[in-house]
Amino acid sequence: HHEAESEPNDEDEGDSSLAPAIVHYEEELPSAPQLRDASHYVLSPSWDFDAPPTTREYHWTILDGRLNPDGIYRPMILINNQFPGPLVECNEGDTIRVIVENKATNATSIHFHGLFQNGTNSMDGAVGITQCPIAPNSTFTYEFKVQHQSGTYWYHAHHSAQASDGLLGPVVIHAKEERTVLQKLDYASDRIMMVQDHYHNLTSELLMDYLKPDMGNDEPVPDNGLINGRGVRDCADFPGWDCDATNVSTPILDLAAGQRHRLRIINVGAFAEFQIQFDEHPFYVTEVDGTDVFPEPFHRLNILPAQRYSVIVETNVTTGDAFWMRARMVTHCFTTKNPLLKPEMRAVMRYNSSNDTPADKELSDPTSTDWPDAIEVICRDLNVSALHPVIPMTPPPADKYMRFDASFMIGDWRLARGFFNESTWHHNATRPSLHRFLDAHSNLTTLKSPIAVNSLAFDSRKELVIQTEGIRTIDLAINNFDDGSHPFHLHGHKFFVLYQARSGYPPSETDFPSFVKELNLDDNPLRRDTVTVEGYSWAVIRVVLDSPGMWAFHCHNMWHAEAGMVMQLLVRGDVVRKWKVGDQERAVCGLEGVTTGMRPDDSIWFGNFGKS
Ligand SMILES: [Cu+2]
Repeated sequence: HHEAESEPNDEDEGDSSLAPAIVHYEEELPSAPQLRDASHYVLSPSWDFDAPPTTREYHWTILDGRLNPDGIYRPMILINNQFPGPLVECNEGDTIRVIVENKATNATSIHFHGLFQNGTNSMDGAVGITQCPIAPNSTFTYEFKVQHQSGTYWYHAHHSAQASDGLLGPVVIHAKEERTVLQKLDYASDRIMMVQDHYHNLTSELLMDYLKPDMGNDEPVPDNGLINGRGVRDCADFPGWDCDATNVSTPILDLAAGQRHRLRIINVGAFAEFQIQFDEHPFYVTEVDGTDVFPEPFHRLNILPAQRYSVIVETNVTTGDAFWMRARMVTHCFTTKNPLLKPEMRAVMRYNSSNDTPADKELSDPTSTDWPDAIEVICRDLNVSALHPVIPMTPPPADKYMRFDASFMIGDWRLARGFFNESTWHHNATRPSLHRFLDAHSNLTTLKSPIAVNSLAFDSRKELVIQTEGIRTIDLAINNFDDGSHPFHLHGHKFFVLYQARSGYPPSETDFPSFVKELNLDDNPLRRDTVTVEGYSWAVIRVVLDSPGMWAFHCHNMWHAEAGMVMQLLVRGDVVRKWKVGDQERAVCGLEGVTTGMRPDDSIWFGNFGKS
């Protein structure tokens, strides 16, 4: 079926003209792995914001392949034999259907980051939590309705650290009022800009090294950075590596002169924070993780893994017609040095006027100048305290204040693992926690308190699960006892960012309400789905837990999550207890090869008394 049209085509199914429209997105699989054409990430100006609710169906074939995003060949896992993955674009109210056919060696899964999945928890794609991995030579269909949210999101494998092997791509949800109400500055063009750290080895190899004894949470340090899946390296720097840099060159951002342009920046990387700038161009931040905000000017954008920001850049600088866009990794947060790393990636931002075309122009290196501001040396979140949502919301009072300490500790067999309090996540890939909850006797799933840790159905040392009954609002105070920054992500919800500190410890439950009042923290605070807690610091988020299901709350630093910095929220137990495991979801768990592609089990290092 992959010989179908490579362009989307409309097709009515069924006889009734009232049947919802289905749009099939099919693309031909290239015969060899290749980089996806950069034009796929430029949004069409003719998008129909007023289209009736539509089912958008995507066919994705997962394949192993060797590819050279920055010149150096490495094994990757690819969607439709291309990297990065295809854009998923829809209107609020549409249904997304993604048919994932796994033709790779290892099992996998796909998570749609930031999607509420209200009522479709089993489509959340989190292995060990909502589903079993999709075994090789099997197919799994994700289907869910997109409601009550719009903006910039992304999808990625949620099995081990496979996302960084190539299984990722952007999601854009359009709102009817996107350009009239939600975005306060108009813009002439709209595009995706994914940035990421890049490694020349498979994540399975990197994890084997990172998780072994005596590593003390020394994260793998990237070899390079990529913009929309492309980077540029000199093959001479990598003797002995299979390298061909003829298909890669400095990315070019062609923008019409004298206009405003929207760039949807997504950090799709595993570990590195980026600082992004457009030489000589201040820009406005207008969206954060799917929340439209009143425009605020910045010189540089700090973005950690899984976060998204839309920025508006105005092409009105008269000192030239080409400028560097710089994306710098904040290398101070790396525990070890990689001598081969080039921490600054560049793209050329080129002005186009109506009487020339890009092809007419010779490309010479811009001579634009950097900002005089000191570059970042701390892995801090963008200061979002000045950013306020266009659709205002006052957070409801919290029913409960819960504090969790995030840390790395060295445990048995000298293994460094990530913890929430005393819990470090060890999942069961073939019996995900949602399935165990649904299969358990109600004695184990009904708690005396409406907000409590469920230690009846789950061993809290391995799976810390907070369970709520009814719609509850909680304050989550996260205290970071580690020197690294953690971009924490909650599945299925957006939360209010009440406070992000730079040091110290959070107020007590008793003191917190007056702290909120004194600093006016509940005055239309930012709502997002991924917030950073800096090293030796803390933050408090408030979340209305209204989307029923089992949801991961975890550090989105891929290495930290694999080291166990994951907890779960079982939201609206009263609703979830009425569910049953679906046929498709049950069947996936019993397929041959379902356990392939998992991170190494700790037991492989047990009995290792010597130095590794
Ligand atoms: Cu972390």
